[in-house]
Amino acid sequence: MRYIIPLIVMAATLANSQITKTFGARINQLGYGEQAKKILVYKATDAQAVEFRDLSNGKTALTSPLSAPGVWEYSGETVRKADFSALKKGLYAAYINGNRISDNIVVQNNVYEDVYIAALKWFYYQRASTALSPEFAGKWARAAGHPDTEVYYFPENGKPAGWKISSPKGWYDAGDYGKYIVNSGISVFTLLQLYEHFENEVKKLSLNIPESKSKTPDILEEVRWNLDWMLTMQDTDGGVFHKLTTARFCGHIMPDADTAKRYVVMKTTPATLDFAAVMAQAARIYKPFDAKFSQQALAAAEKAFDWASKNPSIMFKQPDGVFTGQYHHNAETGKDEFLWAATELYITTKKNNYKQAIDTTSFNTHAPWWGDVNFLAVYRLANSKNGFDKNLTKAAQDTLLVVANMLRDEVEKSAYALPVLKWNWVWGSNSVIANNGIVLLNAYYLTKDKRYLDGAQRALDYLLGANPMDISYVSGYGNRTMMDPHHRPSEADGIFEPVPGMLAGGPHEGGQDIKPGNCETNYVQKGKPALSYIDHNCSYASNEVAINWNAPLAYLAGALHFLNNGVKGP
Ligand code: G3I
Ligand code: 9MR
Repeated sequence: MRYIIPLIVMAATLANSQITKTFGARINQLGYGEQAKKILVYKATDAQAVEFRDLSNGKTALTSPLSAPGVWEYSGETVRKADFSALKKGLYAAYINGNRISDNIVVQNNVYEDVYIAALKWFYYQRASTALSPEFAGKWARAAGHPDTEVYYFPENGKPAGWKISSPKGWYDAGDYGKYIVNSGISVFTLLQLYEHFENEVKKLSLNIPESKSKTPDILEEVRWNLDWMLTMQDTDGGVFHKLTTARFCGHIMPDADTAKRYVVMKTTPATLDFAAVMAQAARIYKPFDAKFSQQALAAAEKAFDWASKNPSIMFKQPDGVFTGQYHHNAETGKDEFLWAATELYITTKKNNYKQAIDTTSFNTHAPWWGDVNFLAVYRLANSKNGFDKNLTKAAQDTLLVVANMLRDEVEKSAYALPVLKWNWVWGSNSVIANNGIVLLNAYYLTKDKRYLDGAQRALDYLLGANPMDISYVSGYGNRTMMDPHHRPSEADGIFEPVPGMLAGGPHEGGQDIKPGNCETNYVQKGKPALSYIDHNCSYASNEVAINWNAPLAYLAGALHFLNNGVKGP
């Protein structure tokens, strides 16, 4: 979205837009399933109860006591909560002493269907090397950008003169037009896991993409767009290039206007292993639809693992002259990537050498993020159906439950009833919270203890409005939504609404984007990470979007949608 728009146009568009008055209560702006835990958070008040009125007849449907006031340390607010889980299908609003305090509250089992589909569909909008036609992209149709048929090596003397590869397709990583293997790894895994966990339902899903008529499920077609690109990133020796980008980030322009030279940069151990893991996963999943691709993916995975075994600690180092994303952090050891890749390869091949490579000393109690994929292996190892030794399965289950219990405790004890830990307030905090929701869902699948499911619900509630900013962080979904993301197409396309279905990175105190000439409004509130957010395209640290943030949103909203509708989890 352009933020400088003639006032008249702006007023006309605003009249049609979704921005509405805020009533104060923090709830999930899309609503709740009938059986779901439903919690309302409101600023401290002397009142003792909240009345829920049925909007079809104006009558009181439920009166719920308010909890004792509590301070949420991450926003500094003193709030009280009311539980309205007892409300069944209908349309309601909350009142205190006769004054309305909430938006409309929808209770209906299908409330997350649209947002989960939109979160998945967004990956289509991120496609590199192709035009988006109005048939599939509506008003966000655009010209093709980045053919990537001629991609060079950086530094240019690092390979024989004239060396280049063709590396088309793939998804743009985020608000920029780079393509990064490390981030593709966890994103692809998460989307494919949604397919694996709810196969019968997800199979039927139509995303309205160019491949929708094929026999392969749409979600697999969309992911294939990125897997095809990833395959081109493997060098002949098996190592995988870390990223494909220009030397510098381009301006706020459309894809076709960014014509600067593109490079692949370095082969690294983490990129190669993340590649191996998702190729091994894909080999299983795509087998019934495309046996040839399945074989190709598995061969690529094995070759990559082999390269990494011979080159176990080549970490990314940004070369002089390159300024795009790094997807590297100083604590990186590569051990978590070995664990994950070996786990996936063992499940696919049942070969002993992979089993032997499973080293659980890298188990830790962090939900997954691009910089630590150990938990992706934990999910696999904790599932007894995957055929690992009993002790190993038990150890993974224990690890899963340690994290799930920490999160559940926060839901049960914190003033906002949210599954959020102190370390979660980082760049991309919303994705950390989404991944926390997925940890809780996995604990629910394992134990069938509904308290974990309730915690996962709270993670989604937070993203869709039950937060101190009183905003839905997902573009296009909610009453007050994120409108001005750091997302080049949304900034440059001249269309008021941003591309729909995108999750903003979210609040934290880092403020890395606040500098002279960029984001000069200091939006960071010291000591209050949950309030340190600005809905402005200047804010790449709090309001960018990214594939590894949308993937857990799609999983979480999708899984809760299916569970609300009575589908049994995995
Ligand atoms: O790991 C440390 C932690 O120990 C410390 O307590 C915490 C305090 O802030 O920082 C943690 O490191 C942060 C790291 O992410 C992990 O959360 C860094 O400060 C933070 O700068 C870093 O942010 C990354 C950002 O790139 C800058 O490198 C984001 O995770 C990552 O999602 C983001 O990715 C970018 C790509 O590079 C380029 N494309 C867009 C994409 C999204 O913004
Ligand atoms: O657009 C870039 C975004 O994808 C990255 O996350 C961010 C941090 O690496 O950088 C953004 O690009 C900015 C660059 O770092 C500094 N000049 C302004 C660029 C766009 O606003």
